[in-house]
Amino acid sequence: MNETKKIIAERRIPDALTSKDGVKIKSAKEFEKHREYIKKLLEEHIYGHMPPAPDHFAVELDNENARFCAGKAPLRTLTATVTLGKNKFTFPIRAVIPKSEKKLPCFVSINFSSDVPNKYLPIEEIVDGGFAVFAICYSEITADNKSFRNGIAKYLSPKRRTLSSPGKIAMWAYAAMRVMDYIETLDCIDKDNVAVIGHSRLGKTALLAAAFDNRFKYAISNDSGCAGAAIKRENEGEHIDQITTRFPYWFAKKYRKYATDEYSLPLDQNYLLSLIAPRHLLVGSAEDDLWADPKSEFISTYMASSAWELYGVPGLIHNGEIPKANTVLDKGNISYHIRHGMHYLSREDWQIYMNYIKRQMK
Ligand code: GTR
Repeated sequence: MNETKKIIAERRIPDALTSKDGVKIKSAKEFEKHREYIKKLLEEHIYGHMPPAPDHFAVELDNENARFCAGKAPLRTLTATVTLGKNKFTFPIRAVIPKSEKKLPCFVSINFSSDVPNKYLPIEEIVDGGFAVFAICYSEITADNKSFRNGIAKYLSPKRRTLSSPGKIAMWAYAAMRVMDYIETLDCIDKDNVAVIGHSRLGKTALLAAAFDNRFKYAISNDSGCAGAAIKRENEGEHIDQITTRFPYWFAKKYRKYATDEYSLPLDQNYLLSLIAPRHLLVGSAEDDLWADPKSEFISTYMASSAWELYGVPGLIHNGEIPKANTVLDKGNISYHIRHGMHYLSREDWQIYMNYIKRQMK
């Protein structure tokens, strides 16, 4: 038995391809139905219910900086308006679209900062790589705190939150999905090559957005850790207890119930990843980011692969060993890499993600 299989057996990680009644899912057709069951589990136990699509959605241009990136890629500041019943909520989108004759692949980038560029968003490199970027800043959607009365939370959360009302991660993911609504209206973008990307808590967000919205062809989770790509059962890093003590409002209230017994949670993070199949999943880890637990991030990509195989495409291509720093496993529809260094979304990570997408487009 290889090292990875041994860990999976020891940690008793549940298989995402097992139905509610304990029957093994054997085909893509069966998995298409099974998806709904996995989504329900994720909503009920971890992230809360994904809010319904808006009744109306519109985007307006506020201003344009034509000199941005030496004039090769104007920066447009836009205001998006989400209408839900009688309520309206607005948030900014910053779009950087390189001048090009061809339709462009793009990133929906979920950011900690409203600045473009920012330390995690090396915009000129991305533009030079041939990509457009649609950036949103998470705190402009709803603040990263326990109040459900600010930003879009005011409309997406009932006054008295129930056990499975959406947490903040679901709301940030919802906004990324709205950006996709906008992208669908743009002729200059190649809609078959849209990636959603985030780092850390926003890596968790990017995974959830892509799991619930298959218009995202690529889901990119950088150092997303607990409640992101990392398997929780016997995780060596952050646990449900720690994350729900510090950040209870990221999740459905129910998630906290598993803090002292992670084994009673009827799923693990490989379930979330499996929903990306048969599209492209890119998971990045950093050697020194033990809080995010690279080993557990790798194991979930390994386990989720079986969903890709149902569609006749390879998930993760690997040799069964736990990868060491400086490894890029990017030959299948799942890409996993681990680089040297700490918790960060670096230019090195971006290059790996961009190269992967460019290869798929050939
Ligand atoms: C940490 C949190 C992690 C990770 C990180 C971040 O404090 O425990 O789960 O999300 O924050 O988002 O920066």
